[in-house]
Amino acid sequence: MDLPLDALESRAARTGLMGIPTKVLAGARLTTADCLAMYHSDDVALLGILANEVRERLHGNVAFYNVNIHVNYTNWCNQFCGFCAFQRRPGDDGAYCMSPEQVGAELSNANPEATEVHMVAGVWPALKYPYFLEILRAAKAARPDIHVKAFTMVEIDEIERLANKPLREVLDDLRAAGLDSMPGGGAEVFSERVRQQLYPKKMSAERWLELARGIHEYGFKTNCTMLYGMTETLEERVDHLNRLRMLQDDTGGFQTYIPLAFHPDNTPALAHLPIPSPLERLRSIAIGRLFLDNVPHIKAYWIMTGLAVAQAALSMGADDLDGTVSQEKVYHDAGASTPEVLSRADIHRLIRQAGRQPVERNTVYEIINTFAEGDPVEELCV
Ligand code: V47
Repeated sequence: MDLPLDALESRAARTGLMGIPTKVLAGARLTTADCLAMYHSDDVALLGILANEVRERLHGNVAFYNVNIHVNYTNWCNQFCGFCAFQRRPGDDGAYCMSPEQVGAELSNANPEATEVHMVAGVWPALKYPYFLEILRAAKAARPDIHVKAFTMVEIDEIERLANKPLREVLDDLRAAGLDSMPGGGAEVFSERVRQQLYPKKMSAERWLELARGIHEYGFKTNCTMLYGMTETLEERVDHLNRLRMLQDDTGGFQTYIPLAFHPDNTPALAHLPIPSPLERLRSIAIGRLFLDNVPHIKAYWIMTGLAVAQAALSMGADDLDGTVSQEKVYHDAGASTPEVLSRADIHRLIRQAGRQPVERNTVYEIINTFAEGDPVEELCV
């Protein structure tokens, strides 16, 4: 669709977004000042229109999803982050750590159509280096064809420490044991001020970025995230996105950006905070699409956005809904009221109602199935 630039710019002039429509329609890069203006503006609808333009330029009418499962292999954690409701110490109520056999069994019993397992957890030093190789081997033994997307930078940092050898050798071992790619978690927000307040034991922003760089240079794809809605300022959000964009300029290793809205329930330090509003969740998706011009995909992770926001996000910058998921624990422990699993039919319905075409992808965005309207496969899927 040809958007009327004059009308967009005169609206932008009234809502603090002057010059941004011109840059977006010309495919020019937005500055950090533009990004801050987008966070300050009340005109989320205009951000959505512009983000949709970029999203359709890149991906047309397609909305991606995959069929995946989650395995949170342990909730033991020694990081004690103030925002996390998932963490436990061994012996606490609800604390658990899965053996490699249990990880294998979880995969054997999981949806046979799943093409990806998303495997992340807390970190606890009693878990020695071989454990991490064994859970990867167990996953692959149970499901040889499944793509194993596992370990945030926080876990990789711990695994490297336990292995006590250079990152490249650790990555060699993990790859040989079955690791295929890595998710985007653990970055939280790259502000030293917020880190000191809420997650002082967790690695610094510099370390997260250094590890992501090394992992991309080694050849693994990863995703990237920002956890927002805690105590960070808007300037700190802009700085976070800018650091991701700079790294991506160098490595090209991020596949998708996932803004993660903070869920406060049961968290040690922030249970009093409100969940970011639906409008803020849509703003975060739109800004991600507009500012991260070098990241191919923007994911509306329905578990955390909620289903209605995920649907709307497909017309405000997002091109991906993540997957069918099952057994998600990190957000549900923090009060997420979304279902723990969606069927393929549920996802197709969400996408169709949003006026988009469902396309099943694998983890690295190769197309597995394209569904035409009324396709018998679609009618049959449950
Ligand atoms: O690292 C933890 C965040 C992340 C809370 O790469 C919280 O495809 C909100 O990274 N409220 C884990 N957020 C989830 C994650 C992820 C999810 C889906 C897909 C992908 C991907 C990655 O969740 C953590 C942390 O940043 N988190 N607690 C909370 N209370």
